[in-house]
Amino acid sequence: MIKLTQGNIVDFAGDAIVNAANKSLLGGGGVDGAIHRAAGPELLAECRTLGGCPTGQARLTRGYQLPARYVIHTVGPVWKGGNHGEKELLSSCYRESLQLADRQGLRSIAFPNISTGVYGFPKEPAARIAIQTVREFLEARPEMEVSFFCFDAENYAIYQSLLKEQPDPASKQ
Ligand code: AR6
Repeated sequence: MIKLTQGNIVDFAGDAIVNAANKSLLGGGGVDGAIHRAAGPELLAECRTLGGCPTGQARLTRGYQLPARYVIHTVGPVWKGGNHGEKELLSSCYRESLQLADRQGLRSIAFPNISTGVYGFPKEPAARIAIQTVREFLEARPEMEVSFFCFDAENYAIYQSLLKEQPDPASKQ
């Protein structure tokens, strides 16, 4: 099941929230900063033990002071015009995060709009990739609940309109 919410992802009280992190996993601005502030310093301490994360992959930590039990840290691509593997890497962030959640037996997971802030990925193509990747994953794992947490009104409006479109089973990108 896919849900759409406008708001701050730190308020999500399910199994896991996904962090749009950078390769160091040592914090930053945007949603990353908000998650570290809300989780408290133990989150950074656990992140220091992980040794970073390559773009397109994901790592798991506990949630500490957050309502969510776990944080899945994924590293989105920096937008460089679209011909540097950005689309595949963004899709990989969603897929790897979902696979990690599934391996841990987590069922409810919330995503921010990865790469669409500081990393500059255009919002509508990013939303299409996110929705398509999640829909493909849910075909095999229909019991999982995936929430898209949109912080800005523009992303929220894009997701609202794209989620009304029926998935096209023939389009696998
Ligand atoms: N809850 C949900 N979404 C949020 C929140 C929040 N509290 N705050 C911002 N957003 P960004 P990126 C949205 O820049 O583009 C960090 O410094 C925001 O509106 O957080 O993947 C990292 O350390 C936007 O739509 O992440 C990296 O260095 C989306 O989150 C770098 O930014 C992503 O914006 C990653 O850049």
